[in-house]
Parts: sequence; structure tokens; C-alpha cells
Amino acid sequence: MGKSTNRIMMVVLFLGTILASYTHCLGPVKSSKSNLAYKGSDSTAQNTPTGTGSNTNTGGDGNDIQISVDAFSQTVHPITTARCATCHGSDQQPRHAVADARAAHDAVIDAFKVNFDNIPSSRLVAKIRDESHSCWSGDCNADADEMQMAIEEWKRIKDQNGVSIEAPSNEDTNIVTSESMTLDRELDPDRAMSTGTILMESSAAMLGAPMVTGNENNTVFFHVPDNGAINRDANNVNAGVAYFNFDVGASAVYKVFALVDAPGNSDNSFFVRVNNGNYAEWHIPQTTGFEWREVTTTTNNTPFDFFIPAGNGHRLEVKQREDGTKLSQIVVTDDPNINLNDVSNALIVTISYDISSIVGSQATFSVDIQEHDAYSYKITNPTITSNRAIMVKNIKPLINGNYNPQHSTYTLIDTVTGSGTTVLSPRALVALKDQGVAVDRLSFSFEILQAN
Ligand code: HEC
Ligand SMILES: [Ca+2]
Ligand SMILES: [Ca+2]
Repeated sequence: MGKSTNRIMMVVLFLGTILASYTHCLGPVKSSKSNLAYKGSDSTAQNTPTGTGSNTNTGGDGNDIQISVDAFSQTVHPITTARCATCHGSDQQPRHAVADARAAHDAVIDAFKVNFDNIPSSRLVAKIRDESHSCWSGDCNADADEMQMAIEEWKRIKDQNGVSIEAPSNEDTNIVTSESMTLDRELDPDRAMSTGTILMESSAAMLGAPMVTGNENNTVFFHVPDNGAINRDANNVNAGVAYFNFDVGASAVYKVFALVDAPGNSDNSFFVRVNNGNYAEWHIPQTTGFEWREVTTTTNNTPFDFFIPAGNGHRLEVKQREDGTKLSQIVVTDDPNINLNDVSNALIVTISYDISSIVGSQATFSVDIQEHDAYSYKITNPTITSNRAIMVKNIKPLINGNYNPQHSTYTLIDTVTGSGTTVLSPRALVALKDQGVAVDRLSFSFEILQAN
């Protein structure tokens, strides 16, 4: 896929994870709801299964479920048991290929791996088509088509019998925020990033002493702790090192940028190289705290290009030069026009929802979100800002209006905020992508959200 797709392909790489070519399956995009919807009372609210009979988790109508299971066992189940059982037939979640048809059926429904309203976007299909996950014939598109047709047939039989089986949703609440913009818009409003931009956190690096990890004001970095004006040369075997492993989808000349703290002239240099190439002797223009700088070479700050061939397992090395120089993040990019301030803003964004009309006075709910890897988002810092105390309980993220029970980190929240800004949980929630950044929209539901 080329830059013309104009889509974020920024991935936080943790050690050994892969940035390979990854395409999103584009389904129809729901229009954004600008106002808060109270589920049930708002005609634009998502189609939530109502009451009895339509939900595998709440019992439902046994006969309906049996019809759906029978249809499943004639359509999708033969494919999954034949093609997916080596992994999903026993322990690997979701267990859609176990021999027991009811169990396999429920695994698919309960984990939202099929979307009867948009069958091509079903994970059972998209996983094969977009991620080349376990294709069996050598032609992933053909295999995805086969799965898609089986699901269509399953739906046809269900519909014919008037059976509606839906995943358990958030029907225990009717308080829902508006939806965000699509997450590519949220994450990269200026479309600053190209497909070949990779961010790596210092915590993903393998360190060789005396390079060690540090943490100041919640910024994690590595450094050789400052001990004055120590200055190693590039072939010094006792110098500290940090290695990042990463993969690139395209052969290209890449630039490297880093978020560094280079506070003084004796604390502002590293050596940097890729795949044992020549070192850039990087003299960093001094910073005030952590700032983004391009990796250049010599005291003239000559631009330094890194040619990197397409493929996996590349190694970027950051080596000690002057001690006291700190590095927090690295960006490797093939985008010549990249604007690091845009990137750094885009790495983690805050999405705010106006909840004033729910609580009856000025208030916002916000979260920070970033792309965690090719398959997931990371949500942090669920926060309420208000000039009065708010009672809040059981928060669930909805992606495209659906709640996935795996995303339960914030369901335990049950508190009353003070006035001002309250972070409701210190924990991060890793949420599986549904249809990819170009389509996915994020909203939140609450069991309780009201002025105290
Ligand atoms: C060789 C082992 C293996 C086989 C065979 C396999 N899978 Fe998977 N599958 C995994 C692993 C590991 C995960 C968890 C990591 C991930 O999400 O990729 C997974 C996750 C999934 C998920 C859930 C995550 C998501 O992205 O929604 C779906 C759906 C899935 N597989 C579908 C299938 C289908 C359909 C088949 C058969 C055509 C299949 N898998 C065959 C190993 C396998
Ligand atoms: Ca210096
Ligand atoms: Ca120093």
C-alpha cells in the first residue's frame, strides 16, 4: 500500500513485534453522532439487542439459538474445524474451531468475531483477508471469500427462520457518549504520517551496561548516567549500547528522529547506526527537557540517511558518546516531509467527550489513545473534568458501538470524583481493533454517570 492511502501506519513496536504490510478492510462508515445518545430513547442509538431471546449470554430463546447453531454447523463450523482447529480447536481464543458446535458458535458470537450487519468486516473474514491469517489455499482472498459466503449462508438460514442472535452488548446501561471521529482522524488530524513511520519506545530496547533505564516525571528513557564530561569513541567496547529490533514494509531511505534530553554540551551526543552500517556521530543541538531531534552526523549536523531494505529483524543501535544524554523514543520514517511535532502529537491523543447534558452541568470525559500495534489500541487516563462531584461507575469502551467483553479494565471503576480533574484509573486498556483506524470510532458507556 502506498502513501496515497494517506493512512496512519504508525505502530508502537515492542521488542520483536512486526510491522508488516497491513491493510484495513473498509466497511461502511457510520456517521458520527454529535450529541449524546441515551440508548433506547434515541432513535440513532446503536441497535442493541433488546430484552429476551437474542443473546447467547443471557439465556435467550433456546430454540432460536439451536436454529443458529444448526445453521452454523452446516456453514462456518466445517471450515473452522478443517482450517483453524490446530490452534482454535483447543486453547487458542477465540475457540471457534472446537468440535462442539454450540461452543464454537458461542465463541464466535460472544467475542464479536462475526458481524451480520457487515459480513466482510467480520473478524473471521477480515483476519484472513487483511492479515493473511492462516490462509489454507495459498490465496487469502479466495479463502476469505469462502468464509464470507459461509457466514452469508448462516445469516440467510437465521433470517429465514426469523432468528436474531446478537453478541451480548452493553444493555445494562443506557448512558453512552457520542462517538469519536474515525481513529485515524483522531490520531493524525493533519495526516502527518505516512505508512512507513515507526515509533519505538526506549523500553523496547535491549540495553548493554552502562546504558540503563531511567524515569523522570513519567518519561521513561535510557542513558549512561551523567558523570561529567565522559566522552567515548565509536569503537570503545566499554561504551553503553541500546538495540532496537524493527521491521519495515518497504525498501527506502529512512530518517531517524529521537525524543532526547540533551541538557548541556557535555551531555548531548550519541552514535547511531542501523544494521552495523556506519555510525552517525550525532551531536544533538541542546534541548530543554525532552525534545524531538533528527539524527545527523558530526558537529556540522549533516543530514544522515539510513537505507533500510524491506524486511524483518533490522537492528538500530544507539551507542554512548557523551554520558548524561537521554533518549526516550525513536522514530524511523521514510516520509521526507514528516513534521515531528505532528508525529509527537499524534502518538498519543486525548479524545474528549462532552458529558454536560448527562450530568447536568459543565463536564467532560476524556481518554488518551494511541495505536498499540497492528491489532490494537491502547487507552489510558480515563478522566473526568468537572466543577462538581460526579458519581461514575462501570465504564466500557465501545468500538463502532459494540462492547467486547475482553475490554473490561474500566468496568471496576466505581467512584465519586471531586470537582476539578480526576483520573479514574491508572491502568491501560488494550482494545482490539475492529475494522482498523480508518473506520473505527470510539465511544464509552457508563452504568452510572451523574452529578453526586
Ligand atoms: C497456527 C495457529 C493458528 C491457526 C491455524 C489459526 N489461528 Fe487464528 N489466531 C492464532 C493466534 C496465535 C491468535 C492470537 C493472536 C492474533 O490475534 O493474531 C489468533 C487469533 C485469531 C482471531 C482473534 C483476533 C482477531 O484479530 O480478531 C481470529 C478471529 C482468528 N484467529 C481467526 C482464525 C481463523 C478464521 C482461522 C482458520 C482459518 C485461524 N484463526 C487459524 C493462531 C492461529
Ligand atoms: Ca557535546
Ligand atoms: Ca556528560
